[in-house]
Amino acid sequence: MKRRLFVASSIAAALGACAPIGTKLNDSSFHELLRGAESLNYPLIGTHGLAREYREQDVDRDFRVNGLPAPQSSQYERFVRDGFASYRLRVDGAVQRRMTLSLAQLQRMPQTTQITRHDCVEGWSAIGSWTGVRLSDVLDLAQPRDDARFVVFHCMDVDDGGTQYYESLDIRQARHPQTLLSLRLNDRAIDPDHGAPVRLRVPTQLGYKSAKWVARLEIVGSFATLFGGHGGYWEDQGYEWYAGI
Ligand SMILES: Nc1nc2c(c(=O)[nH]1)N[C@H]1C(S)=C(S)[C@@H](COP(=O)(O)O)O[C@H]1N2
Ligand SMILES: [Mo]
Repeated sequence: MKRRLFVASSIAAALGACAPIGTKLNDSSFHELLRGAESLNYPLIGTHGLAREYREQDVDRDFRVNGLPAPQSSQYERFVRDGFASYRLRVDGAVQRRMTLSLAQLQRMPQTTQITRHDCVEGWSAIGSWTGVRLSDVLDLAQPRDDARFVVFHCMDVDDGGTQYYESLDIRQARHPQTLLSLRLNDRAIDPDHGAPVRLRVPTQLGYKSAKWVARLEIVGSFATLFGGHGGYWEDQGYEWYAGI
């Protein structure tokens, strides 16, 4: 399904981050369709195709920084100081094997690189070269149970009101071959501003789905009881959950 984005740039400027997508939210027929699909475990909608991959010379060397500032916590400062040696990615919830993975363990898993375009709803895009671990490989290790339907990404940053950033994907999006837990951007370890040490990269969805500073993957049957109940920080403020491009 191809949709157009209508960006209220004045609201974007006022918020300093992503603006609500006014026109899209008024498209009630689309939302009806999404809701219908939701109850059927999304058999109708899904990014089965691959996002376009670009060439090395297309890469934007100065990849823009956007969204909330890097985590201000003393724990994150410690992570930056020790080169993320004490960082652990927690994987838990509806899985057979809960686990914690160090950055070194993630680096030892098979790595893939993609040169893809990041599209922010504010109306800018940037092409980056991302390297990391396929999320499906991590899911294979954790072995989601039969009741698992979504992966929730808990992030380390909080907004001015103390609300934590988070995102979610259904298992199919999570297992998409281009969905990465990226460790590197443009041939270097991801820097703190772009989400170090682990940043979700979902080139088939809008930019806000690509969660930075991921600390925990929680596998769930439903995200209705988490945070605002809509499956993501921006979704809780009215943005669309699926956000396919
Ligand atoms: N944890 C976290 N992830 C986030 C955000 C954020 O504020 N916090 N902003 C999102 C939005 S709206 C965009 S456009 C991109 C920006 O990523 P960049 O700073 O690498 O360009 O991160 C996304 N992931
Ligand atoms: Mo964004």
